[in-house]
Amino acid sequence: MSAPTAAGFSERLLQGDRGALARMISWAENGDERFGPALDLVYNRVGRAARTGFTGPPGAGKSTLVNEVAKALRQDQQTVGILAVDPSSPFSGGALLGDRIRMEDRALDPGVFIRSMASRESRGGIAAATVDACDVMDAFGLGQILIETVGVGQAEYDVVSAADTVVVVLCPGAGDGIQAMKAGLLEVADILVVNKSDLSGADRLESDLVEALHVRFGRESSFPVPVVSVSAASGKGVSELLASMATHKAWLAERDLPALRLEKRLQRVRAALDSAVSSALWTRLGFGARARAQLEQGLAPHRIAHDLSARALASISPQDLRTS
Ligand SMILES: Nc1nc2c(ncn2[C@@H]2O[C@H](COP(=O)(O)OP(=O)(O)OP(=O)(O)O)[C@@H](O)[C@H]2O)c(=O)[nH]1
Ligand SMILES: [Mg+2]
Repeated sequence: MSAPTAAGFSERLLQGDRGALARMISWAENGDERFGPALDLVYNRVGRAARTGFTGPPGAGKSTLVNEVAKALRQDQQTVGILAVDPSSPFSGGALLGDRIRMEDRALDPGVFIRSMASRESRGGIAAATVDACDVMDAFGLGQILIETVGVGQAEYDVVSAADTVVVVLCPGAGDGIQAMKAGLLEVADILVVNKSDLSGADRLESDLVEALHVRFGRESSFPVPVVSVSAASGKGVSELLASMATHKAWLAERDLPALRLEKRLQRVRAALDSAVSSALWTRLGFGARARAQLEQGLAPHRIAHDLSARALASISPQDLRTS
């Protein structure tokens, strides 16, 4: 049997073939060279889905909440794609397996597609692979895309930046408000969720967050970030969260969603360019080997990087680049 082609898979994707959807996401994840051409063929179908990122400390209840949100969206006849991203883990570890089990009641529903991603090895990093996977789900025709990632570091922020709306999920105890502020989670939030509202300390966390938001975000131009109290385990407050998600979406639509998305796409081009240029220099042009030799001679890393980049740039003629 011949190897599956980009065109064949794009065609199947547009026909609603879930196998093709899964395969194209794997291509994105593994940096397969067929991914780019396959996405090109369906890219005019990208841009219709609403993308919502869920982030927050480990164990805050993100998966439970995403499952409840997906359930509510399904009741509203919307189709849902779920991406559980774990950038910190090189393999699909126990947590993701747990996610799959927790999300199991959604997994049998044909209106839901669930996928976990854990590879760090993808071209351009996990954030680029996540956006690519969202694009594939979008082209496939899923109306709502929910992305879950643990909010602990830069890679995770990059992942949530794939979304139009970012929901930060906190809970009383381990992931309290102060820690969230330290981790910079409030800055990325369009919506704050206090999950586990059934536990003591939830009211306090909620009022702390309202106060913190008031202090930090006095600007009139920014979205008034709501604090939504939820108990994902029982589904309480989920409809309020959906209403806030819809409000944020409407707010974006009133602003300039295409311009915001363009800005994000521009960043993707830049990230892809960074990665393509640096890997070409590193391997094809031998900069990696040269850097190794210079390190062995005792030169400092920043000095080597500075010299090598100066050398690479000196060899480029601006005239050549400016011609269209
Ligand atoms: N009491 C209570 N427990 C909850 C609630 N929501 C989730 N949990 C519990 O919190 C634990 C963690 O839930 P998960 O949904 O796995 O949390 P997570 O944020 O996805 O965790 P990681 O993906 O591992 O970071 C589980 O034992 C859930 O049953 C809630 O509303 N109330
Ligand atoms: Mg989870």
